[in-house]
Amino acid sequence: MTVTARNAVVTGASSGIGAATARTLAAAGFRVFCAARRTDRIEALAAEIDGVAIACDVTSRDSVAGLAAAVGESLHVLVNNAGGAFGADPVESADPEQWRAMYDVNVLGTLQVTQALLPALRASGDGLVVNVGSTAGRIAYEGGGGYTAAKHGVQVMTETLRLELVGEPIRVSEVAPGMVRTDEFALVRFEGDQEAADAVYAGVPDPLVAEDVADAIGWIATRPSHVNIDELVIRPRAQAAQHKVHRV
Ligand code: 8X3
Repeated sequence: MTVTARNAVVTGASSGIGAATARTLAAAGFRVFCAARRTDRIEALAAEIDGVAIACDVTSRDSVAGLAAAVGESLHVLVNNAGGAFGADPVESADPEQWRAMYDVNVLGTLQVTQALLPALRASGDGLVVNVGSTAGRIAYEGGGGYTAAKHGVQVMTETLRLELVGEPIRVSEVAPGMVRTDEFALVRFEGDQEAADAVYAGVPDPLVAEDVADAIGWIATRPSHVNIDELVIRPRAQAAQHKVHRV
């Protein structure tokens, strides 16, 4: 699945699914702009994959404008991966600031980056937007209210954009992963509480890893231009549904 002279932007490229996706797309021949806030990490990644590191906070319009300026006039693939969960409190006691932060990065971050890069995606004559959603954008679970609301927002925004762009040379996809064990997702959610983070994956024989999701995104990005993968839900074999997880 090798392509030539095509470029890609991956947000949240400093770790986890974002970093793995940047590597996968680079291996497929894309020149990858690795965007994230943590410059030391994206600079190391960009050096490794012969890509470009761009410091970017997706929640800041100015910062996103800087990303668009660095990318230039033409872009083939945008992977809106920056996001995350903050907290797991019930609706009754959840901190509205955590909900606001989740909406900000997952929904408005995706919106702002997409808005800024659509002209370049259009100009390429063959653009693709891949939004990294979640199975949390398909169903509710206890303690997940703020995160599930935000990921449902990503899912609906993705569908809306696909409707609005029909007839244009831009594909719009969503990848919705279930349980993926990365270094940071659960740790960030539980504010550094390693025990709480480990409990999420306790006894699960083989959660997905970032490379599994990156592989799915790489596959979507290398389909022929007329093929739009609307949505791809991906879970570990041990997770039949959000609440149906096999643990040993
Ligand atoms: C992550 C999936 O189950 O933690 O996006 O909400 S879950």
